[in-house]
Parts: sequence; structure tokens; C-alpha cells
Amino acid sequence: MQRTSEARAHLTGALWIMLSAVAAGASGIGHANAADAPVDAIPSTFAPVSAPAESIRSLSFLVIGISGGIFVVVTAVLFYCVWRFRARPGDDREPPQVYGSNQIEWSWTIVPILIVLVLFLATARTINELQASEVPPEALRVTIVGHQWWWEIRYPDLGVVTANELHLPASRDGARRPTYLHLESADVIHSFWIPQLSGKTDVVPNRRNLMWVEPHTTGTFLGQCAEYCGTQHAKMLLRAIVHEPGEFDAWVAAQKQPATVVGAVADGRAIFQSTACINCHTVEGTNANGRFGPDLTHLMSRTTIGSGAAPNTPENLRAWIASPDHFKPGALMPAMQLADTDLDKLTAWLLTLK
Ligand code: HEC
Ligand SMILES: [Cu+2]
Repeated sequence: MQRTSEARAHLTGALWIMLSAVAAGASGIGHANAADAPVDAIPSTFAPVSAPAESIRSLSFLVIGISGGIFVVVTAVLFYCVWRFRARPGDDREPPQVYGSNQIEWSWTIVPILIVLVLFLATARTINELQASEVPPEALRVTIVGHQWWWEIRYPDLGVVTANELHLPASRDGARRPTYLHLESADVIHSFWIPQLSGKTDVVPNRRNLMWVEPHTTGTFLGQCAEYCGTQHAKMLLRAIVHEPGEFDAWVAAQKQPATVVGAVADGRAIFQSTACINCHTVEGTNANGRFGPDLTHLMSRTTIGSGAAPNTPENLRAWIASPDHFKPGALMPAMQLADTDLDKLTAWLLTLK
């Protein structure tokens, strides 16, 4: 009995040393410079480029550390006991029977309570930091509307509308530029998730959820809808393009221009304006003002079409209009049944929408 409680005391001490080491390690990692994080690679939560995602990573390391520590200690004690107290030939003594040890009872009550308390407090702190309740005046505001199966992206203060590719300024020391995202849905529940920027937030009909990001690394970061929302849920991808602040302002200035007018493709423009396209799409400066599909005013400034379903190349664009189902079976844009020559003209015009 003496021996058991001594061993227990040693173990408890060792556990606490490990816990504090893990906690110290995790908080150090939280402040590490993420400039060397891989860009445009696998969207890993362990390669954050933005403040909220960094807090999430620190918290995960703390939780993994504590659970890992418990696992190692328990397994080690288990193996030690199995080996140390194994049956030996000729030794058929009964092991000491221990009843009602207060020391043991207290330690296996108090230690787990403390561990859970540490996990609870650390989690509550991170949640509090992540949850945006108010939008600071200097923040960039963006409204994201989830649709089956694409993302509408509006910058209400800037008069810019785009789709599927979220452009953001990078935050710099002394020139912070956080972005606050208002999340809305036009139909069913979606979930907005760009792992390297922040955690997931549900996008719920008749509700406006708020989240914030503050990236400090430029580059393209991938994300996707994280709540099953119908047939093409898997092709409801997201891209965040983080710019140097000056570069971002230039992007905004270009997006604010009306659609370019090129005489040589006037036929294509006329076909567009006299087809049902205009009921679902907006092109600034034409009679098209639909909001059921993506705004096409600056279509060619996007790298993909169909919410990341295909690269935005002339061939893909033509094939998309001929049959969206080819890329996204069940997509909510109908095949428009245009004659081949009309399709060519229409595509030629779309290609001028820089
Ligand atoms: C019934 C509404 C509807 C009509 C009519 C329609 N579209 Fe669409 N269109 C959509 C929807 C919805 C999407 C998004 C599909 C997705 O990504 O799942 C889309 C996507 C597109 C895209 C890809 C845009 C991007 O950034 O991903 C292009 C280009 C496009 N439509 C052009 C046209 C043209 C040209 C016409 C007319 C010939 C047309 N559409 C007619 C609803 C429509
Ligand atoms: Cu989805």
C-alpha cells in the first residue's frame, strides 16, 4: 500500500511536468512566424496564415498534448504493471488487496477534474477570441451568400460583386486590415470554411452569421463548403486570394469598372442580352441584372468557373455554356441550346469581360 501511493505521487508529479511543458510549447508555437507556411497546397489547419486560425492551432496542440500525455502515462503504467507483477513459476501468493484508499480516490478524482478544467478554460478563451460580435470601424466588410452550389461575394462598402474567389488585403504590423464576413444563404444550410484563415461557420437561411479573418501572408488559400447542401456540394469550392494592401486596392479599382465594351464582339453581347442569361446573371452596363447565378461583369478576373469546378479557359467557358452538367451534373444553370456559331460569338464576348 505504501508503495502504491508513492508510485502514484511520482506519476502525478510527472504528469504535471509534462502538461506544463506541453502548454509552454503550444503557446510558443502560437506566436511562431507562419511566413514559411506552404501556399496553395493542402489547406491544412496546421498551416494557418491568419489570426483566428492560429489560435485554433494552438488550442489543438494543447488538447493533443494533454491527451497524448495521458495516453503515454497510462500506457507506460499499464506495461510496467503487466511486466513487474507478472506471474512467476512457483509463486502462487495472492497480491495485496487494497480497499478504500483515500489517497488513490482523491487523486483519480482531482487530477481528471483539473485536466478538464484546463481544457475547458483554454477552449472558452479561444471561442471568445474567435467569435466576432462587433465589426470594428476600420474593418473591411464582405457579405458572402451561399447558393446551391456557388458563393456570391459582395463588398457593400466598395460596390464590388464577385463569386467564389474572395480577395482580401494582408494585415501588416501598424496597418491592420481585418475582414469581417457576413454569412447568408439563398437556399439551404451551407458552411463557410477556409481552414488556413479560420474555423468553419454555418451559413443558415434567414440568419446572418458573422466571422472574421486577418491574414498576414499573401497567396491563394483553398476552402470549401463544409455542410452537405445537395448534389454538387463537393464542387462548391472557395479560394481566398490574399494581396499586399496596395495590390488589393488596385484589384478593387479594377472591379469597380463597368464591363468593357469591345466593338468586335458586339454580336456576342447582343446574343447574351437577348437570351435568358440576363434573368440569372448580372453584367454591369447591360440589361442583365439577375442574381440567381454569379455576377459576370469581371468574369475573366476569376481563375475558375463553376465554383472551382474547372479552370477558367476559353474552351471550358464554351463547354460550360453548352452544358454546365458536363462539369457539374445537376448544376442549377440549364444548358442553353445555342447554335454553334452563336456559342462562339457569346464566348468571344465573355472573354472580354476582364
Ligand atoms: C436559370 C438561371 C441561369 C441561366 C438562364 C443561365 N445561367 Fe449561367 N449560371 C447559373 C448558375 C446558378 C451558375 C452557377 C453554377 C454553379 O457554379 O453551380 C451559372 C454559372 C455560369 C457561369 C460560370 C460563372 C462562374 O464564375 O463560375 C457562366 C460563365 C455562365 N453561367 C454564363 C451563362 C450564359 C452565357 C448564359 C446564357 C446563355 C447563362 N449563364 C444562363 C444560372 C443561370
Ligand atoms: Cu455544401
